[in-house]
Amino acid sequence: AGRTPLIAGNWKMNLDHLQAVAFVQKLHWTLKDAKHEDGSVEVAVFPPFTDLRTVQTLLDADKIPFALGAQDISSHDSGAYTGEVSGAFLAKLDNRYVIIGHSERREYHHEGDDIVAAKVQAALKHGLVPVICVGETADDLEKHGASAVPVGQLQAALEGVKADADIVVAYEPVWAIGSGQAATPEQAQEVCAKLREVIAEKLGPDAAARTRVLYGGSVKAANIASFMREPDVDGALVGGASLVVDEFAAIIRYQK
Ligand code: G2H
Repeated sequence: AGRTPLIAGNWKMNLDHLQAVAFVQKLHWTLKDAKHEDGSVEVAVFPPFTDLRTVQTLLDADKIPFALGAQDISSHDSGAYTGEVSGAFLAKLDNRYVIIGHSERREYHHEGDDIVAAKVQAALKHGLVPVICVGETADDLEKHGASAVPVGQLQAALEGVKADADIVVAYEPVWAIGSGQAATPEQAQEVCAKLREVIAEKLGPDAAARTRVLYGGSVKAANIASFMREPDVDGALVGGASLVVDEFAAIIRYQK
C-alpha cells in the first residue's frame, strides 16, 4: 500500500556501548547488498540510552543507513526528574524514533494509558516518531478477545494527536513476547486492521493509509515473510532475534 516496511530491533537491556559498536558494524557488513541500501526497507535499532551517543557517532561516521531509536522517553522536557531522559536530548542525538508503552514498561513500571499518551505528546513535541506499543495479555485474550484491549490502548494513546502526526503503531500481543509462540499471521492481520481503523477514526483516512502498523512478538527469520504478506502488517518490532546478527539480517532480507 505504498508504505515503506520498517524492521525495528528492540535491544531491550542488552549490549553495552562497546558491544553495540561491534554489533552494528557486523550487521551493516552482513547487509551490504540488502534492500535497506536502496530504501525499500527501513531498518531501525533501539539500543539502551547509554549506547545512543556511541551508535549515533558510528552510523554517521560510516554512513550506515539504520535509523536510531530510544526505548523510552520522559513525558517532561527538563527539570527535577531524577533518572528520566528528555525527548529534547534524544532529538539532539539524531534519534528518529522512540518506543512508547512497551508491555514491559506497562507491566514493570506501571505505565498506564495516561502516561503513554503524555509520552506520545512529548515525542511529537520534540520531533520524534513515537512507536506506540499496544497488545493484550493471555488473560485479556481469554476474556475480551484479541482486539478490544489494544484498540482501547491505541484510542487513549492517540488522544490529542494531530492528523498530520508521524507515528508508528506496534501490535504486540503480550502472550507472544519472548515466548517463542508468535501470533499467527491471520491473528496479526486481524488486529492490525482494527488498529488501522482506530487511526482512521482518530486521525483520518490519510493518516490511516500512511501510518505503519508493525507486528511484534517472537518474530524471527522463519516467520517474518508470513507476517509481511498480510496487507495491514507493515513491518516488525523484533526483540530477541534482533540481537543475533545473522538472524536479524535474515529478517531484514525477508523479501529475497
Ligand atoms: C516484543 C518483542 C520486541 P520478542 O517485546 O519488542 O520481543 O521478539 O523477543 O518477542
